[in-house]
Amino acid sequence: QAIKAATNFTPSKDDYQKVYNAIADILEDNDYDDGSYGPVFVRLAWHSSGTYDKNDGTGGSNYATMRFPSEAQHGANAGLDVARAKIEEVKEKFPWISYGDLWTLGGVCAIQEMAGPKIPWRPGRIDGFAKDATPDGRLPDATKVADHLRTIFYRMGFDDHAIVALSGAHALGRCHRDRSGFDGPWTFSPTTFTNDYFELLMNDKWTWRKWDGPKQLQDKTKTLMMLPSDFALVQDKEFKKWVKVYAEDSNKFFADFSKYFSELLELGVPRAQFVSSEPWIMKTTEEQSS
Ligand code: CCH
Repeated sequence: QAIKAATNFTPSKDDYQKVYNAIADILEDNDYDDGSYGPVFVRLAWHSSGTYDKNDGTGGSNYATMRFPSEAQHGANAGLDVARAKIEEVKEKFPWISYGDLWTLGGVCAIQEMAGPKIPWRPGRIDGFAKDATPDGRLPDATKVADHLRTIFYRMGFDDHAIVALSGAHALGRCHRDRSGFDGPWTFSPTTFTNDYFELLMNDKWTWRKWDGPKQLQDKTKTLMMLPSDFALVQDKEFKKWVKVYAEDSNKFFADFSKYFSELLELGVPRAQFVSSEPWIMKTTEEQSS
């Protein structure tokens, strides 16, 4: 009887709001990084979606293929085991949610709770199989520049405008030597969503750091960093146009990021799988407390 009840359960928007709230509950932790799992949850959502190939429809968040060792072990995914293990605490409370829905909702929750824009999102992803795992090399390589970024993001169906807008997520979090080899945060407030990444790229003086690690740039204070792929956004004329727009207009950045990040999270998910014809706007914890 109990099993029948469990399989007949059709979660409502309220049930997903409960999952959102449970993710929000585990974001903050003073013993982890800058005090929040938010940034690494955003990265998990992005890496589970950014494998999409519009040419054959493979990849994307639908099957949550980073669960399988062949994809989990891709160099770009180093450190995301931490995020997957942490968000598993929520999966245990809501075992009915698919991993693709959980991980993408994790990114949505993190952005919204860290003062970012609302990210339209809807559930419907299903768990796939190891055979659905994507080949290595579909995510961007930080040592490379404009041509490479275009190859990777055009394959997902994005354009130059989207590349720049999505890159603004680097306002959040940091690089870890034991994950990517790079080191340090991009902004002074790595757990608050801002347009600071663009402001710093445009207006700070960036020089190559002299150290024994991979090539990266540093600011005058030697506390902030940029990857070669970040710096490419101000070296390329087309990209730089948008960097300037976002450095000057935070509202425009928030609106465009919301649109493109929402699209990113839906890449490769067949429309018929979505439980609703339009994405939902989930409430922040702050909205629910007032
Ligand atoms: Fe990123 N990113 N990212 N990134 N990223 C890294 C960390 C974060 C690239 C490389 C890196 C996006 C685009 C790119 C986040 C979100 C996004 C790191 C450090 C590298 C390297 C990993 C480590 O050491 O832990 C490259 C190249 C690109 C090219 O476009 C996009 C798009 C998004 C989201 C929309 C976030 C957030 C982090 C911080 C993670 C953390 O653990 O703090």
